Amino acid sequence: MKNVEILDQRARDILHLNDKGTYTIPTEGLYPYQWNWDSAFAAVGFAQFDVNRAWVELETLFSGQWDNGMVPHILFHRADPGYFPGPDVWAGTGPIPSSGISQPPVAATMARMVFDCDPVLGKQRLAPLFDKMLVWHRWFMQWRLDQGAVCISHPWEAGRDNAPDWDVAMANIDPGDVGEYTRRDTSHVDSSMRPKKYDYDRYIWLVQRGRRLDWDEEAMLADTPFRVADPTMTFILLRAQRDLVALGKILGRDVSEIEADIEKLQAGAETLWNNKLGCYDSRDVNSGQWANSISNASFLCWYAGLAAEDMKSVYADVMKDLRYGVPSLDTRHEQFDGMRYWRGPVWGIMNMMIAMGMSEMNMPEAQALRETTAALIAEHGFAEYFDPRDGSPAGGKSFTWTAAIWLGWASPSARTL
Ligand code: 9WN
Repeated sequence: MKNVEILDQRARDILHLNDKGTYTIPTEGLYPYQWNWDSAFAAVGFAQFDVNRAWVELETLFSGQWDNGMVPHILFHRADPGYFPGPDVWAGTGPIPSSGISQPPVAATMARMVFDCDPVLGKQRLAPLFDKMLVWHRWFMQWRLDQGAVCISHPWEAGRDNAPDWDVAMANIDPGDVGEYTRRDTSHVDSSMRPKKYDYDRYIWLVQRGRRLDWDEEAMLADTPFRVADPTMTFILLRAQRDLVALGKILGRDVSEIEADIEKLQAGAETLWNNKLGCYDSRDVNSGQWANSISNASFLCWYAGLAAEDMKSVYADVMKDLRYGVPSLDTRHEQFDGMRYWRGPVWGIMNMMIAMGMSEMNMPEAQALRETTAALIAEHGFAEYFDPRDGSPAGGKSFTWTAAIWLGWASPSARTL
């Protein structure tokens, strides 16, 4: 591996490059705003050398929280014509111009990791954030649950935009009246690495629907064509609730409500078990159909605190001939596409969360995943995502979350999780 110090410095430089003072953008050009889960990972990266800046990142994210508790997936602090759909298209109703949907709630888990870097400072900064995280998690429990599993209302909400998990629900949408629009993403990145027009028409159609309903959750839920119960959201919220309990106890709070929610989510997680596939899978709520997809989100079961013994052999099968971490879609799946976003590529953040779970379950695979992710980044750079077959870098470059997980986890110099 190249000199670790040089790579550590490069990762810190990337965080500085994308740092807008109180928040961090994922990468210049392609994503010029603050994204929800990207920011939480960025905080863990900053915490390795500037814990105060890590807390600022999370505080800025929660300054965009809506009255109903939702924390938006994008905060448009400063308008930028380089991204579509921007603030005018979304017309979010919160205190800061924003999108109208959320993203996987990794913040409590990442806040706990930041806290552990400096518990004295952490105790000062945690209390107001704890209350905001509690209300956000409550919003998921109120508006996103189906039989205890957490659903998404838009593919962008899961953060796995074009995963095959949503294909059934997406086919239900007729975007005939979506109108003309100009994509910006394909002017920054080759279109072979991005979702197709078929997907984008439906993404924008769903945004138009939410906006028309003034982002009122009750109205949006009625006759929704898109509601998918998904392992990303379910496992990540389950994990986040456990971390929120730990943080609440540090603050001396009553955590009984969160503990009751954990029970519900644990039961909900089991409704994502696709018996025929022998794997955790996404379930289309409207039709009851399975996605039949073994994705990197399926392997967040251990991160969620589930023993998930049956998933160990599924993991071994998926990883059999791969050297660079967990593909977003099983390479044997007919829809597998090694460079197209969430239909094949490896994502560093997912590798980190999967490895955190495996490590907590005392699975030796955790260390191997850490080492292969480190090798991937050392050999191919701090890209947004990578081809699982040969590690080719893809999407945006100088990417915040890849730098952050390098510093917080993958680098041989990182404190082990
Ligand atoms: C839409 C910023 C975000 C990530 C998502 C990733 C991608 C956006 C896009 O980029 O989504 O939210 O325009 O493609 O899929 O996980 O948070 O890095």
